[in-house]
Amino acid sequence: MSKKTAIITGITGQDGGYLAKLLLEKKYRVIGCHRRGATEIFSNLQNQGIAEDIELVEFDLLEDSNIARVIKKFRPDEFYNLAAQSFVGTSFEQPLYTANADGIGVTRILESIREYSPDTRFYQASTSEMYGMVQEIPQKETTPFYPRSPYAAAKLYAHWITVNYRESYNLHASSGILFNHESPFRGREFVTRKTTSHLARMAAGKTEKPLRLGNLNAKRDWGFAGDYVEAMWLMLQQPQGDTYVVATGETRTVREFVEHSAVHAGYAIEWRGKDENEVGIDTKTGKTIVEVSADFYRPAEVDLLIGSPAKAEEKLGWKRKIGFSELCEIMMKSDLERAHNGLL
Ligand code: G4F
Repeated sequence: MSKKTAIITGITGQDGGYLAKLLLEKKYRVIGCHRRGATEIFSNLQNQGIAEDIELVEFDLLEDSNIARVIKKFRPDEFYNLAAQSFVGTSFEQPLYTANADGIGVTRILESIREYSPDTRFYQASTSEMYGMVQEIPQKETTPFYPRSPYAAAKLYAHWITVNYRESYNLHASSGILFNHESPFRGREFVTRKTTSHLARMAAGKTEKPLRLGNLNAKRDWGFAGDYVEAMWLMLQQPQGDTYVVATGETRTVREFVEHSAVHAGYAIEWRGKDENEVGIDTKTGKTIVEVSADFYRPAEVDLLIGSPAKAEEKLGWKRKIGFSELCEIMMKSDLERAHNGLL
């Protein structure tokens, strides 16, 4: 049997690296799409040891003809759309760009698939942010959406256009509603990696400054990215496209993430004060480790996310392997090693 070809957009991101690794292990030909920038950042692929095994092509979600050419050229068996302006905070500052890339960009891809490669199986990276002000606990595939950011609104459009192309043109198009998923390759703008990278720098004596965070009480359902890419692949192996929630079924506060990670850097945190005046003190040294700053509050917040992975477990046979405590430990230890080796 000839090798399957998969296109992955967003190849330089956390999920792009994990998914590419999984597909290469399964003997796929992997085409990695990236957006050209002044500096090329392929460090995730290099760190995963797969940079040489991926064919890289330039790709932009805003360019119709570029997308069409890529799809016409490769006519892939599978297309995973992981590219996006993926930081919720930025979407409040760049709502139009976010809508264009994360929303309309998906229609551009689907149009090209419909026109030039209708047998391609399509995966859309949808998000638990679409639940926003949650209407049901836990959130599942049938839970109504209530987006709370330009990012979530754009992703909601992308989700529905994926469903619409599945139903209208009979495309094998799946939407994976993934809850937060993290790893040592997560970008440092997200709260988990921001926390572990900063605490590691502190523990290694590289900074004296406290970690400045926003809302410590927001609750997220955090899983491990390496587990979640497996679910993406499984969706495209089903007889038909569908929508699936991928989550752990467990919710934790930002505060808990900080506490659990800090332990592995040798800190024991005690919280003092309230709201913007709250600080986290290391009980061993009395040093202020964490400070709350309104700079990191969002105009509208998603207070609680907790997903039900029941459908993914039953229909895809998917099961997460790594839980919350282990995730904190893996991320903290990886950043401590980087900090001690001068890589942070
Ligand atoms: O880590 P976050 O920035 O992730 P967020 O906003 O939940 O979005 C991530 O997960 C989504 C899946 O649900 C993806 F769709 C999305 O692309 C992205 O991957 O923030 C998590 C929580 C928020 O409630 C935020 O307000 O942490 C809170 N937080 C508190 N202090 C902070 C900070 N977030 C960041 N980034 N930085 C802070 O200092």
